Amino acid sequence: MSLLLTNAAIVSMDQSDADYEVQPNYFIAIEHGKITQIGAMQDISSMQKQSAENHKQIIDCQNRLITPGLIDSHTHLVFAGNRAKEFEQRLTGVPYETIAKQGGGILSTVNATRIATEQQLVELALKRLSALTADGVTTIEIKSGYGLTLEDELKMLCAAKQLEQHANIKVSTTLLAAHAVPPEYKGDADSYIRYVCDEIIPAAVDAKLVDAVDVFCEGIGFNLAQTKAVFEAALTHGLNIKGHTEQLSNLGGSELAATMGATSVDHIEYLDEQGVKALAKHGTVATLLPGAFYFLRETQYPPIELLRQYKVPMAIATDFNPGTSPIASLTMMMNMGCTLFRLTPEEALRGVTCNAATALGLQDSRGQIRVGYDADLAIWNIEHPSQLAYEVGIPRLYARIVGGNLCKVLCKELCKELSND
Ligand code: DI6
Ligand code: FE
Repeated sequence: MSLLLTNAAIVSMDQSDADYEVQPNYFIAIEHGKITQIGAMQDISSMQKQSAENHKQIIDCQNRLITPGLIDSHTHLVFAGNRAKEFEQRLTGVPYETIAKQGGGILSTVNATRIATEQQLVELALKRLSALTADGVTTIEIKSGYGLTLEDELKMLCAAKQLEQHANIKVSTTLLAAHAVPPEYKGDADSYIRYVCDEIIPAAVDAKLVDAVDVFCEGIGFNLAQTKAVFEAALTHGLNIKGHTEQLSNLGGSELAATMGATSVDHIEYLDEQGVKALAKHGTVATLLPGAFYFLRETQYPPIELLRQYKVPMAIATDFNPGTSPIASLTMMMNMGCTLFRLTPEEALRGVTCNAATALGLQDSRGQIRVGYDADLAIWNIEHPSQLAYEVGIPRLYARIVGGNLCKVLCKELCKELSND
């Protein structure tokens, strides 16, 4: 399996502070799902001619922009039901936390998800996924957290993994059994946490269904001691850890997570300077979720200036979920990151490529266009990368490449070109 992209305008994104650059007239050679060579077109004859003839598929990109495939590093894509009624209730002034305390919110999605079959969950998730892939996403993180029993959490993770067989996408799975206290454990969160640590985490590991473990560390979620216990159990099993922290209040969950080696802490509207320093010290990514900020009409802004000052890498994700962010567009999140949080379009692009990869512990293989990295790319019908954050709702994707496979070609022109090959 080999592929050669010619006349590519590469948007180079790396971890350095340098501005993004567009390098026109490049080629990218791909073999066995990896990028094997990148060079200027003028050198293609000497460097590549022989192998160019051997490439099974050649795509002339006609100097379209190529970015790393986008990475949505925080989603709750797998669930059943919807929360439109709750949305209406919130619009009349009932707060999200009040709805949760009354047994609605997350627990209403838990009820719907428990009665759904794995196959139904896959079908529901595929619809949502098609919107994300049309937006250039090639890797998605998907959390459990609406099952809250061993069987239902594993059912959600299995459904998430299955998506890889039905769509051209790479899935990273996160166990979020510590999302809410289920009705069976009402008033006894500590016992539920023991169940999560002693039974659910080991079972998910045995079934090879999980890459990371997450906790909702919050007044309406779990306290610091409970969060720590879950992280310790995850680390014992060699899993990455990450946190829903400082979303509605400041409990110090981000600092705890960073100190324990978390790859990311997410939401962080209420993060303070001490927390930011901890992220910087431990190399933890700050994941911004502007969709939830917008949908909850939050007024507390994440500490963007402090994150910049301490050089904490920032990721942006959809947080796609039925309660606080039912919005399936990662480029819309880039736009919101810029308009709501005042990120630059370049920061927004890093947030859905290299920094998103780091948030998932995948910084050595994804999120950049580099030799040796996975051949996960997005080819765009745009003139400048800032357009990804600027425009909303306009189809701009020309094609995606996932693991070296050309897929989801949206543009008729390209179909024609390929069928002539
Ligand atoms: N914070 C969120 O924004 C999602 N989970 C969480 O801990 C919301 C989940 C939901 O309301 O269903
Ligand atoms: Fe979330």
